[in-house]
Amino acid sequence: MPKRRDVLRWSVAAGGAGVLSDGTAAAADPKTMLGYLCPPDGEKPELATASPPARPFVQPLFVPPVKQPVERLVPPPDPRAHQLYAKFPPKKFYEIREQEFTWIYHPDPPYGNGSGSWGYDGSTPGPTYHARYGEPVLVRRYNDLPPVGVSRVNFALPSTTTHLHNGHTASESDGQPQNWIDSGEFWDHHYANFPARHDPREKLTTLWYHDHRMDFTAANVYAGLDGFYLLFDEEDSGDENDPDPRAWRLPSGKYDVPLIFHDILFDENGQVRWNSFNTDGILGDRYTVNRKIQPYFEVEARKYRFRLLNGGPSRFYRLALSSGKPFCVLTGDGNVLPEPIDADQIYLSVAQRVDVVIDFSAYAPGDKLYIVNTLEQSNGRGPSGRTLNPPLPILEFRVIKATARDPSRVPKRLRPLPHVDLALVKHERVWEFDYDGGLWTVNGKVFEPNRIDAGVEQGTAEIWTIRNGGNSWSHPVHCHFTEFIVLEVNGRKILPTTVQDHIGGRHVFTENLDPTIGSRPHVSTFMGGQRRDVATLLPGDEITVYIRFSDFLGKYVMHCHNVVHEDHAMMVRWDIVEPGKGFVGSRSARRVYGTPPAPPHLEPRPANGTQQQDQSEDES
Ligand SMILES: [Cu+2]
Repeated sequence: MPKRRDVLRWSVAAGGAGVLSDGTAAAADPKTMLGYLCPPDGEKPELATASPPARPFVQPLFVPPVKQPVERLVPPPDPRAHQLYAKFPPKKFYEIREQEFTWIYHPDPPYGNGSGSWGYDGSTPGPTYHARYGEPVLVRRYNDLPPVGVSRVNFALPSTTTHLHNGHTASESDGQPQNWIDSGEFWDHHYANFPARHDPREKLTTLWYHDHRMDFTAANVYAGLDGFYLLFDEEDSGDENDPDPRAWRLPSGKYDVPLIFHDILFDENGQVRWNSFNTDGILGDRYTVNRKIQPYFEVEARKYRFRLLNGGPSRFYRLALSSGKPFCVLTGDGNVLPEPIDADQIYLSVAQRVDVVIDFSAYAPGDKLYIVNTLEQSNGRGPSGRTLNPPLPILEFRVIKATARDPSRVPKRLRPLPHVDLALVKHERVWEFDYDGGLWTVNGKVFEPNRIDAGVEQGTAEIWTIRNGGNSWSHPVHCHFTEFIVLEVNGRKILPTTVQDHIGGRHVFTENLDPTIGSRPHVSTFMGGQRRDVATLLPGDEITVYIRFSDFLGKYVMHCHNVVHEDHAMMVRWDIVEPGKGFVGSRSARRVYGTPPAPPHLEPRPANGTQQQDQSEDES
């Protein structure tokens, strides 16, 4: 069992961009780092042994509980630690605990004894937050994980930071990769829950929270550290009986179900298995939904809203219904579409979310149908381009009689997209995601937490071109803090009404789509609307996006969300700086902020005033 110091040192070797235990950044020469990436003698680059068999559809779906607030936090949060705290004082307080526990992925042996797992408040996925616009919250997150050497999860690091993907969140609450806490510490996250610039068109719906520890995101999320954070407002009110005329009355309550997809490998004892030496990406051979292997879910013969999320680590999905009927798609990456569309299939790269409505009212009690995956992928590089034949069923729906009349609706119009104002554009930048000398790079460099690769000015907009430099790899690129408004895909102009489709291995674009014609627009494979927070770069792709930076200052990141690529170390730091202080090219944090930057894990924490004093020590 490696001690923590050893684990950190190892991460420097493998990632090339880690921080040595004395806090100095590792200089990474891609060529010399190559040797560290090769598996040790005798070890295959891919884990060739299959997980133990598990009968499909013998256990019910796990639906995570809704997170409940507490009266107060002791000690109280420190207002000085947060931007805009006085403007957005928290109306609700939450305590959440990162813990180790036994999780039963499947009832059959050898799974039935449970696997050592991490999660929040005793479950994975952790509890689902129900948040509302106009209702700021303060989440106090405790790291109660056992120290290295004690933990049953021996591949992840009990050093954590939780990112709220893709909240409009101040840097110090965003869960930055370098803002980690260790066992026994806590961190306060202030989620102000207001749309960017108070523009209602900037609102988001389905977010998720997940670990983002520098160099260990993939392993820590794989171990179980993720969950949902749902945002409601007066339109998407979370009440299908809402009398407010503005309310959309989408299926709500127990008919609004978040579904997170993870593919996982298990050892012969039914324990979750990881391969630290695979830097292409980890694929599991057991498909889980909300961390249960191929569960079933009883549905009443009525409409349901499902929030589909690809939780990674590396697999891409193309989801379809076994009935052959289309999904009714409401959102792409938490961005509500201008109008619902029908899609035969949904393409989900890692971290992407799509909310759908499925109407079971035409089915009789006893009927069964399935969500299936139709996309073949045989290694971490990305989908093969071939179709899985037969498709792989992941979730079984068992239809039962409806208990009451279904009051829910799907409105014809949803939410207009934010306006693109090119007059605000201050800089244009190019980010090339590639593979250099055995490392995953952005513009030829690996991540370095004290190097700022873009200084963007608060109050401005920028145009970023995100390019896949390779022809055989796929990279789902995610930028924190701000949504992409896609301007072009491979030179093809994208409008608010454009929906990206994917047919026969090619990007196809469906133009809208006249809502007056009565029937919903229809696409073959939904890859996203104009606004998203993950730009899926298939081999050779180039996507140009418009992004705006407002309300907050500080450090953020953009990275590949194949989290194995992210950890090795396909990520850039960019900072929102004061107006007039922006810059192009890379600068050290020391140069930008004037003071010598502390090692990231020791730099003054925004929640300093609320740190527990009895920090447990696991460095020995
Ligand atoms: Cu990637």
